[in-house]
Amino acid sequence: MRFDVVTLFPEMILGGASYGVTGKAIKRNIVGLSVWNPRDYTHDRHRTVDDRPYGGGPGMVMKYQPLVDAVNVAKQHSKGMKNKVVCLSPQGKQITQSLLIEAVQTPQLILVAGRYEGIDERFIDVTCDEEWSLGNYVISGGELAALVIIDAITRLIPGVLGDEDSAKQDSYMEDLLDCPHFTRPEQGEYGAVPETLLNGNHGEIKRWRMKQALGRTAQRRPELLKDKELTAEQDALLKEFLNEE
Ligand code: 4GX
Repeated sequence: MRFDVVTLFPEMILGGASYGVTGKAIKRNIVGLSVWNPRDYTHDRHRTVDDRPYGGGPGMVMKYQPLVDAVNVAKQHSKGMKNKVVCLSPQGKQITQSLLIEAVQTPQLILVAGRYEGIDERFIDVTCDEEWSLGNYVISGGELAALVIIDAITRLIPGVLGDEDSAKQDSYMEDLLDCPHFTRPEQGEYGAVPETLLNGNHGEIKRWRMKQALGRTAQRRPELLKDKELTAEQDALLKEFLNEE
């Protein structure tokens, strides 16, 4: 899979993606990452990428021509792969894990990171296939949203995460909040580690973790349990958890 990001701040994308899981996936050529600066596709002496909004008002709007040219150059580097052009903005569909699981099937994802008040709507209508949002809050540009998406999708590519991390994706824990984690010391001024995690009984540890995941989900994010079918064992563990509170 390859990511192409259209951005006025390409170093922000390359820098942000160069650490940890994404950095390693890029280095191992499991994912490709290229950046395209719309300023490189301007033709005037000031390399103008923005202009004042029709109708007046504060701020500037990104012109569509440099963005269209940058997206087209990104597409030329795809060797005929299927692609999707996604614009990041608060007007978009809110990203979820299931949206990202779908997106990992797209060989080339072209992410358009806007700045200023926004982008000429004709670019979004004509050139973009989808509009995605991180959530209902405003950030200063689409670059951080693009990095979030690149990170979350890269983790889903087979072979990117090690075996320990894949264990997290154990299907029986799906759609639940994570259980608590502990490491050394066993006892200290911050309290003690739950007894169950110390006794080496792996069946009991697995049940304890499931019970914690269910209990925390019920308490903190009850809406996640609304349409989830619990097994008889999960139902019993959740009742146990809630009775102990
Ligand atoms: N999730 N922003 C983009 C400029 C903009 C506005 C409209 C295109 C169309 C955001 C978010 C976000 C602020 C990034 C406005 N570009 N992006 N920017 N929330 O708040 O993705």
